[in-house]
Amino acid sequence: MKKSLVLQVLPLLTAGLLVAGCSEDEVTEPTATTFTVTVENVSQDGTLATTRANGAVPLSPGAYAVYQGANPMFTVGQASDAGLEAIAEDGETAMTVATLQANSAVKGSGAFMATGGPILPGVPATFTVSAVPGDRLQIALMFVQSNDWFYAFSGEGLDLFNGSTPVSGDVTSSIALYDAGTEEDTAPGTGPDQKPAQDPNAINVGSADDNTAIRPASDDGFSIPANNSVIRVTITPAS
Ligand SMILES: [Ca+2]
Ligand SMILES: [Ca+2]
Ligand SMILES: [Ca+2]
Repeated sequence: MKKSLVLQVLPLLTAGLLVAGCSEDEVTEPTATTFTVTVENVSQDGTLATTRANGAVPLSPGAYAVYQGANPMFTVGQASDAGLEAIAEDGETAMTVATLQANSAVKGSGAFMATGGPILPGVPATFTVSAVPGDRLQIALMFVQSNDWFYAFSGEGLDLFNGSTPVSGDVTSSIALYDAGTEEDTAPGTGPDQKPAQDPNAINVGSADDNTAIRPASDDGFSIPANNSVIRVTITPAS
């Protein structure tokens, strides 16, 4: 009835190896969490006092990045690069996405858009990112009824974890509306140089901004709708 010594010891050895393997993986490589990010346009007819788009605020396709440390897309108080200018003036993401994909400090990046391109009321955009604690998310997309305004997360971007707990739910309160400092402003929905009034194929049209610093969009005599009257961003971690 006695088992051989080998049969008695083998299960213990195997269990020990598995335990050792697991704990080593946990130390060196935290398990990534997949997040689904949903960007919705919640503007309505009459959100702006203009007849263009019936006063709704179309949102352009956007660029996103996952990274640690400083925001890789822009620095408030400094000038925009050409990629951010193209997003803020014309909703064109390709240059920024190429820059992000060449940046070894960026762990994930890409473009997001609704079916058909622009993010319009009732037509959300979704994308997924993979992240570990310490990672941040940044996005940039155009407030289309403007000369050079874009929505992004404020500060250095959105922390995707509180400690080790994935962020979940509506994160719109972390969104800011910025002026890219690349084109002189007219009130939302007015003037000849905003995207809806330009030739659809025209890019980089409009006088240079007097102030070239990226800064919060200013209500310089303008009425600017509250962020949560135009955009809603929701984050859902996979369980
Ligand atoms: Ca401007
Ligand atoms: Ca323009
Ligand atoms: Ca320009």
